Amino acid sequence: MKKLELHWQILIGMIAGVLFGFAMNQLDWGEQFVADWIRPLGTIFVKLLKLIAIPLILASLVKGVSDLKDISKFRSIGLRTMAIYMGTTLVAITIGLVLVNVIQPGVAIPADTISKLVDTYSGDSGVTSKLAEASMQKERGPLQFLEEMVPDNAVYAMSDNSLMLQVIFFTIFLGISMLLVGQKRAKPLKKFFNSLNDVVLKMVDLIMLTAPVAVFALLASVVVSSSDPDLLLALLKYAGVVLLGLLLMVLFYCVIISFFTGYHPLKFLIKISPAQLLAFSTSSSAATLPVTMERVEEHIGVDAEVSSFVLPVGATVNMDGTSLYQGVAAVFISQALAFDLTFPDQLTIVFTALLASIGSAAVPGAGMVMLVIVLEAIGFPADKLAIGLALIFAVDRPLDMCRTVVNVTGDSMVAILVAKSVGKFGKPKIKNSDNQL
Ligand code: DAS
Repeated sequence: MKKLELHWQILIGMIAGVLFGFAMNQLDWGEQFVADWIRPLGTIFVKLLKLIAIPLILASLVKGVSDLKDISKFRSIGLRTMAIYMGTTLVAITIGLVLVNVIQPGVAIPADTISKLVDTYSGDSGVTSKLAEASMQKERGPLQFLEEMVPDNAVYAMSDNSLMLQVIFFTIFLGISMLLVGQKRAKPLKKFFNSLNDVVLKMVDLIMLTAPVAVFALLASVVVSSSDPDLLLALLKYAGVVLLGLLLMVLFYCVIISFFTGYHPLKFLIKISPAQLLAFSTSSSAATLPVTMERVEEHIGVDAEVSSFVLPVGATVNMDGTSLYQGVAAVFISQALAFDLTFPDQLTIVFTALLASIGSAAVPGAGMVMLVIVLEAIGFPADKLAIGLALIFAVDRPLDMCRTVVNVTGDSMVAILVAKSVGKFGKPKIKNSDNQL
């Protein structure tokens, strides 16, 4: 029997995981069973992907930069990439704000529902920890992110996935220096990184063989719970607005891909679907990055010179799904807690959601932490912040899964766009959409 293509295997694993998770929910011992025997399988898979993320960025980015014929090519790729990233993020936030102001999911939530929420929110640890993380972000000065981007110890930076931007800074610096010393003197190093790149991509293939079982475990352990019917209705409307916005973003990507590169949008979505399904299952662009790179390079045909820069940078600074969500959530919370927003407030949301999505780490739940920055920027009452977060906390994980899919899709789309524009878009090494050993 012909082996099922990878994305179908992953999809089956996801559906089985959701069904199994709901079934376990009906049993007293179900949740503990999932926590003890199923969740570790998913955790191990995500750890394996994170394990190779840094070596892959190191190898592919050094290879990518040092393969360039000259610095001007690097500058051209870098400038195009950042310009398109900013553009797609602004489109995402605008779509989110238009939808949430038109549909108004937060208006007319009964006052007693909100007061019940105030009662139930008794310093819920999840919300408190998000607020604590956000307050640390708040201390940042305007150039803090630049200062934090420069590592003082490259080995230490490679030891912590949350320092991905520092690894990117170091590898770009190394690649440019290799370019400047000349091909002959840099040759041994280039050969090493080229070989490391091939080996790490093979490791991605091997890890992906376990993906169907892993996503089963990941989704079986994602359990959604909510109580109050009025609150549930409002949350469903809010989630619907976010999901509608995310869907419009995917359509937007398809139009851009088709119009500017002539690449068939459906083919694009199918080729990157294993990465999208992993983004959905892991809620982490960083964990998904090795697979995103492998799909874009080997299955779509984007040259490593482009994908090795565009995708690692995109995983950390380009989060269209997150920025759209932050725009919607900020207005939804304001509506629900009767905090009137002026038009300048909405413009402030556009600007701060752009910065907040750049500052959001590529890990689960990061978007919600930075949402506090957006709310504070519009002067949202500090004493209501925790209630606002508690309001959306119950559905944040499923929405995080969906917005991470859009983050990864947007990065892949930009990689194709930039590759096409600099003539670095060729034939894929792997024709069919399955993984090859
Ligand atoms: N989970 C984040 C990511 O990895 C996005 C978010 O938290 O909004 O892209």
